Amino acid sequence: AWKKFQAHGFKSKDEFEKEVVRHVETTLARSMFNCDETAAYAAASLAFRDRLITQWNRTQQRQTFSDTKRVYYLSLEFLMGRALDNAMLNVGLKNARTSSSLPLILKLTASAEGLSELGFRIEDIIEQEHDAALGNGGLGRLAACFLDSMASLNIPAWGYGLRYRYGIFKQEIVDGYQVEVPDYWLDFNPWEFPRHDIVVDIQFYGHVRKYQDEAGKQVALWEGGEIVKAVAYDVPIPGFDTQATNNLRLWSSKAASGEFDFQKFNSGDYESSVADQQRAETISAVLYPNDNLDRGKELRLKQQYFWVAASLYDIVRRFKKSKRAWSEFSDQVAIQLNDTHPTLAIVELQRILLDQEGLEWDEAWTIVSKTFGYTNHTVLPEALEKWSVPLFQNLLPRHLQIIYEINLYFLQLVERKFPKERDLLGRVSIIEESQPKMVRMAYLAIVGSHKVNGVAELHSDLIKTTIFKDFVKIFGPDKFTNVTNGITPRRWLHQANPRLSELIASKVGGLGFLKDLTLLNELEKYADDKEFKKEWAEIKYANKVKLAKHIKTTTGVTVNPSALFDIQVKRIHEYKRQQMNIFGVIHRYLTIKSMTAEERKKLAPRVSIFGGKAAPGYWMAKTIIHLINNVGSVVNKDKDVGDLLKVIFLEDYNVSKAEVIIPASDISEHISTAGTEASGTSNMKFVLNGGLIIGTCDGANIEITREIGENNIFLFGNLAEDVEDLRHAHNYGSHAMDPDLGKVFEEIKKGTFGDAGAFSALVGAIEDHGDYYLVSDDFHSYIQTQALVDEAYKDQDEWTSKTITSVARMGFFSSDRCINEYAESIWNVEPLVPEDEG
Ligand code: 26Y
Repeated sequence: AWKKFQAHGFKSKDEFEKEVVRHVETTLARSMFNCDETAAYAAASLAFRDRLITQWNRTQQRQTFSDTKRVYYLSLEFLMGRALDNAMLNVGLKNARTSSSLPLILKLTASAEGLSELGFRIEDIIEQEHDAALGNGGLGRLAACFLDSMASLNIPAWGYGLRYRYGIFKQEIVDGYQVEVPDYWLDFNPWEFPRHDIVVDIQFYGHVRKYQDEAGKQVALWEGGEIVKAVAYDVPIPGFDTQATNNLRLWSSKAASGEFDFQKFNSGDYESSVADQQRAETISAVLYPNDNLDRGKELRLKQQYFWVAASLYDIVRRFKKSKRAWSEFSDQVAIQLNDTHPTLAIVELQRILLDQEGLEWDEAWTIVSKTFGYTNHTVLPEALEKWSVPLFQNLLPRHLQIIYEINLYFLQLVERKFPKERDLLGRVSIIEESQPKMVRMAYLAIVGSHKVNGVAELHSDLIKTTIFKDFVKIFGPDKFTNVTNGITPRRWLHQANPRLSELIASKVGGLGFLKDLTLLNELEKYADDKEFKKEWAEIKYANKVKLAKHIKTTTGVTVNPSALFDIQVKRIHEYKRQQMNIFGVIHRYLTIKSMTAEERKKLAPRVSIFGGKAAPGYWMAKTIIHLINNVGSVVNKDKDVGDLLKVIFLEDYNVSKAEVIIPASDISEHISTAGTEASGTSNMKFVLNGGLIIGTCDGANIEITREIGENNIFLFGNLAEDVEDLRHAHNYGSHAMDPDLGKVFEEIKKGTFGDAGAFSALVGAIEDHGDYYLVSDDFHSYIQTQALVDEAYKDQDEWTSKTITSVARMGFFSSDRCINEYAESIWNVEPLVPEDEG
């Protein structure tokens, strides 16, 4: 199977080498003599890119000829990370190498030229690549895992997104504070193909003119306003162990009149012609850095419409080439909405069918509502998108009319079904009767889709019983379903942790588990195998040494790789409760300080590692980062504490850093207030890499527990079903602080960790303002459970067995399983297997 698999890659090292040299000498116009690592990266990537595009063309041709249904995954975020390593694995050169430490072929070339000193290590070449960071966090990375799985499963699928000039900002820590630096990543990007011939005109503003045509039919015309051009850039997505290569199409904005408006230019208005151009380019300039927080900015709505309109134009054009009847549209096209961000696609398709294709309302609406599926990723009220009606009216007047009409028919249906329930209409109306009125995007998404899904069991249950309860009553329970998230084992096991992947492969009959992750089951019988456990533990240790080196070079702090590595890396958010973690660290510090030398000897040394970005406008999150860093500077230089405790904040957490951090964890923290984290996906990555987790009964933690067994996870804290009552009690009863947490607060107020005033809002939110995230309620349980972790870690042998058993039981969490569920229960699409691979 691996032979066949390599057929679409490079047949030999020589062939690859030739291509690399050719790119160095011609595309890059350099000589092999001064080929540095940057040039080597560039040339190697270009060589792979050439292969990918050949595969891409074949795949697209095959899909077009076979006329099968395609999936379109609409997401404002694709957090892809690096591409070279992935291309090498999926296109098939990497497996031709016998060992991951083999020097790249380039070294041979170089020595042939008499430069035997110049050698490239594959790891160094890979590290030259800038992450493609077109996303904030979980939702964007999920989209990237889905692309990998859809290609690997031969599902005809395209991703559609925006080609931001600036991805998520780069985070620097200066004096303990987060500083944001722009992420300009497009200087050299070999992985995209500009399609200057695929350009779509996108209209904004203007007005609607209604009139009757000759046949007496009411027609609406959207006129005037301004036009911006959308230019397509294609990123090939190679499948693993298949020749299938799907497409990610990213749109970039450009002024309609080309470089700039020559008329204005010639009439002497140079400045304003340049300003027009810049205004157009602003649309795709920057990714909004908010995660789970809606700010209702006009430019963001512009981004959404720009991307949705370009994508739908493309999808409709492709469908029309097939010459089928409109009634067959949803047999050919499935569109998945990654959260509400692309909800305008529902309105845009209705507009196209109505105003451009001349269909009747009902006929059009039937097609629309059979085409879309909507995935919800949050129950947090502040993350639910709403757009002000006046803003909409100005920017997209025709769309607002259509939304009102959709709402009218919907409310009529509700009224017919529930004639006595007057309150219901106001509750479910797509238009919120506030000042100003608001369009509720989630409601629009539900009304316009045939399926709505949550991303983990608890989350899917919660949306049915809380935020979307009325809609379950109206549409019936079958419209709402669960598809538990997953992760791609190619990147998150094989690439991030090659030694572990190879060890596993040696026991489960090769690398087949990367295609069927349930094969990991076979590992369970090695959970007590002495020899196997030794190798397993050695790999974990080596991964920790690697992270310790990274910590040393980036922070200057020396950490002991034998200590327990306790890691929490994710976006900084009050609901994810990094504040509880750092309060726990302070509690540990105070405990150590009060211990005798004898007592200290029994303690397991710990390194508490944090990482994650705060949204630039989220003060509380920034304060949490500040506190973590200040605690670190006090603890890390306290000689009295030494190795027993170190506190590290890792700067600029991103996908490529995650690939180093995750394999090095002993325990990771997934400690959101129960009911707030829809799923979480890093929890899956950590366990798959042989780490245990401490967590709340929230999101996918619950299903992870079910799979791996409750003896292999450290759960604590209040349950989702009790959260509401607890909050109520805080606000209307007396809210007594947990005594241990009280001591932590005293220490902060004393100024032990710098100016107490800097942290008063953080402490006050818990002490005085209702403790919305239940930090005090869960603190005791958290501290006690951390003590259990300490105890368990002392028995290294048992700990290792637990991690092996857990990995063996993680098969369910592959994004391949997840995509198969979407394909069957939502999209109704079949794989299209390349002929010679059947
Ligand atoms: C409205 C807007 C500015 C906005 C932007 C980004 C709203 C939400 C987001 C991002 C949300 C997000 O990343 N959600 C996460 O999705 C993951 C994948 O399903 C889940 O695992 C995770 O629990 C959830 O927080």
